[in-house]
Amino acid sequence: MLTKAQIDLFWKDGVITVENAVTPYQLKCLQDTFSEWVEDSRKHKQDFGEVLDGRPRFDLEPGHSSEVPALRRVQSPEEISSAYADVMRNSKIVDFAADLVGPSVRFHHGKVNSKLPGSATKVKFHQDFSFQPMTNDDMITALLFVDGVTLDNGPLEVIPGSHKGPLYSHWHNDNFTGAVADTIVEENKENIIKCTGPKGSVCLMHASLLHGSAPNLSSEPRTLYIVTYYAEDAIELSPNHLPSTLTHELIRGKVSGKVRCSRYTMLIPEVPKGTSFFSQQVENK
Ligand SMILES: O=C(O)CCC(=O)C(=O)O
Repeated sequence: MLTKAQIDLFWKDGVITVENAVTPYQLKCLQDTFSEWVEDSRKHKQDFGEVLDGRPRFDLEPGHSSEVPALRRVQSPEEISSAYADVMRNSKIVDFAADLVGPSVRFHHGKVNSKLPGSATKVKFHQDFSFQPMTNDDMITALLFVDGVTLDNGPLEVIPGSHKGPLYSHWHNDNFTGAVADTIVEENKENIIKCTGPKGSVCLMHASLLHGSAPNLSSEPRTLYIVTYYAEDAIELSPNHLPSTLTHELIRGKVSGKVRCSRYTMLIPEVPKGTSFFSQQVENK
């Protein structure tokens, strides 16, 4: 369970990192499963597999090859791996999400984001909530460090306090780019902090927090398992950008039969046409 100090810090900054969020056994199962997926990716030249809405499950960075694999994203890993489903349902991460936006929480979506050594994968600054409007914004993105995260292997970069608003436009020149304008990042660059920690740590982030990350410049992989939970009494207001057979599952607590609304205004997002938001961020500059 989180302490009051951790909960207060989360609501002040919009982010906290907590160590030992999964057991050593859970962590090893996640690592082994991901290594198998990387090995499998060596056989492929383009994105492969399929998720609920027909898009590919496995997303390869341009430049991927069998010699230097650059598997950058596995969508909805909980659908195909009992190790990932177990962590999503039965780890301390669920307790933390319940402490922050519960007591009752539902699963929204999950993904693995990877930056393998030699790959150029980077994430432009964005706010997750701008991809997924809900009736209320009690939504947590939990980023579990499957590998240790250092200053050199492309750590998550966040702008503390930015979850309090505004919700910035992710539309530029009539394209949903999945990123905020460069000027927003420039204006806030003095405040950016990098979230590092040993493997097994989890970074708990409010879904409205501005964040991004740079390429991995080290020889060590940087794999994150990212799960989004939301308050049980929120309802989606636009199509899910990563629909899963498990979306809406009640992970903790009970059904209230209520819908709760918070006050905000934002532009309606667009579901990616390509495999994931990586293609939106690259193609729609
Ligand atoms: O992989 C990362 O560094 C950030 C991931 C992220 O922001 C996302 O997938 O929405």
